[in-house]
Order: sequence, then C-alpha cells, then structure tokens
Amino acid sequence: MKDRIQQLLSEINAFKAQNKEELEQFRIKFLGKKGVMGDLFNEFKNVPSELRKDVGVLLNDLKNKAQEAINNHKEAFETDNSSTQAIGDITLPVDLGQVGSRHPIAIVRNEIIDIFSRLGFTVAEGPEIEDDWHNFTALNFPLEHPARDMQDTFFIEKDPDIALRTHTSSVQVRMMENNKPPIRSIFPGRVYRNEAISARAHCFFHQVEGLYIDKNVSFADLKQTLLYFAKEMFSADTQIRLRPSYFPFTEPSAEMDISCNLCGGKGCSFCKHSGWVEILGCGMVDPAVLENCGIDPTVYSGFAFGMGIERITNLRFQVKDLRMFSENDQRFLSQFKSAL
Ligand code: 2U9
Repeated sequence: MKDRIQQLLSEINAFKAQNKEELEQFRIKFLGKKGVMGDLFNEFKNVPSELRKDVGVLLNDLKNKAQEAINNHKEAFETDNSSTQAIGDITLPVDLGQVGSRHPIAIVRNEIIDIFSRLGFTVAEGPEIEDDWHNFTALNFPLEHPARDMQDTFFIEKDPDIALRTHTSSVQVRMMENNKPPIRSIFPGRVYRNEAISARAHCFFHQVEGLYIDKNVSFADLKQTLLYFAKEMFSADTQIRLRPSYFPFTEPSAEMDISCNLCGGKGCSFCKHSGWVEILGCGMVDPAVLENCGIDPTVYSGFAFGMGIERITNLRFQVKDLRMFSENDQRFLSQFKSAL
C-alpha cells in the first residue's frame, strides 16, 4: 500500500491542469465519492495494527496534497480568465468578443466627404428643426408648393411655421447668410419627409448637398466637379450624363445619371436596360436665391447639387430595402465590417 501511496504522490506533484475541465477530472479521481482516496481509506481498515499509524500519516498527507493541488490550480484559474482556453499557449488567437462596425450610411457619407475634401470643399452642419425662411422661402419655394403641405412635411408649429427640415438646403442658406464668397462646402445630414414607410420610402433619409459660390463659377465647373465625384465614388471608367430638370432654387437645373455600375452601361434589370442610373440633382443657384441670402448675383454665381446617401449606398452595396438601414439588425449591419 505504501508503494501505491508513493506512486499517487508523484502523480499529484507532477499534476498540471490545462483547463478547468481537467482540474475537475483530477478532483473526481482523487477526492470524489468513488475516488482513489475513498478506496485507500477502505483498504486502510485491513492494514495490520502495527503499520496503521505510519500508513495513516501517509494517507492523510496524500489527501492534503491532492486538496492543495486543487486549491492552487483554482487560484491560478481565477486570476487568469483565459485559462478556460489554455495555460501557456500564447500563440492561440485572441477572442476579441463582439466588435462593432460602421453603419453603411456612415461609410458612404464619409467617402463622399473625403472625395469633396480633395477638391477643397469644407463640411458644414445645421439644425434639423427649421423655420419657414431657411427651409422654403429663401429657396424660392412658392406659397402653393406641395412640399409646404402638411401631407409632405412634418410641421412642429404653425404661424410662424417650424418644421423638420426636408433637405439640407436650409444649411446652405445659413452658410450664405453668414459667410462671404468664395464658399465651397458640402452639407451632410438627416432630413425628414412625411412618407408612408416602404422598401422604397421612409419618413427620414440622409443627404449630402454641395455649394460652390465665387466669381465666374460656370456650368462647366459643375460638370467637371460632378464627373470627378462619380469616377472617385464608383470607378474610373464611370460616365455621366445630365438631363434638364426643374427645382425652385436652381436655374438651369439638371438630373445626373451615371453609367450603370452593375452592367457597365450595357443594360441590366437594375438600370431597367437603359445603361444609366440617376444619382443626384444639380444646377446653377438661382439669382433670386443668392439675393435672398445676401449675395450679389451680379458679382457672384455658383452651382449646387443634392443627393440621397441611401441611393448612393444602394448602388455601392445593392441594399434593396430602405427599411434595413434603420432596423438595427446585426445580421445586416455586421456585413459591413470589412467595408470600413
Ligand atoms: C441653395 C441653392 C441650391 C441643392 C440641390 C438638388 C438639386 C436635388 C435632391 C436629390 C435627391 C434631393 O435627396 S434628394 O431627394 N436634390 O435634386 N438639390 S440642386 O440646391 C440648392 C440648395 C441650396 C441655397
């Protein structure tokens, strides 16, 4: 029996658990109900009386050693949380847990800001709750314009009218009122419209608008700036085309298409087989708007443009349903980790 005790003692001294499971196996083997110590104490009953004292001391010593080994491991595991994985192997990959990612709208907004920064545009922001002057009147919206209707705009107060801004053009008005040309800025932000929520519409969305006012700014400057933007945002072989349009605040006005970035302009279901997709509106700032904002239209001219960030994001990432952007669903959001 003494030999057996010696052998078990060596085993205890050499014991090193790699994890909590191994430690528990060790505890069960030595101190568990049907463990080694139980067996030995049973056998102890048959030890001749002249040896009992010595064997008893050895047995108690063995039991204490086993308990001591368990206590030491427990302490080590408690101070080192990674020990559930392994003690000592520092080459194992670290578990970083859940790392967040930027929202796709923020990724695209930042890219747009980067591109225009390279052309010298600064970034300006303004209030989301606006008065009638900055959201409508200064921008040449006639009194009977449908955007002024309760059905289209979220009014907070009436007479004087206060509303959630319907575009970031209101920030452009503030920029012109408070600064002298040259002005070269972009205006990112959230805007609100009273729409029934569906895959294609929401009661809020995000815009980036832009403004360049100086002496001799021409439509050629507008075209070249927006061509540069399209090539940087999509690909170097992207082409643009401008179609005449109408906005109260620009004259002349245009809508800009890019060659479809999915089929390369050959025609596909995304571009409805036209080879072109609309991405923004633009134009030369109406002289009456310049005057409203305290800028002399006989000295200065300028261009402006506006785009929905959701639309640009759809083109970049093929997100089909607008609601995905505001549902906060991890299965959707975590797909943009690598796009940062
Ligand atoms: C001032 C003068 C001119 C901004 C412009 C557009 C054309 C335009 C839409 C694009 C998609 C809004 O997000 S959208 O629905 N915008 O088409 N925006 S020109 O022109 C301005 C703005 C402010 C003082």
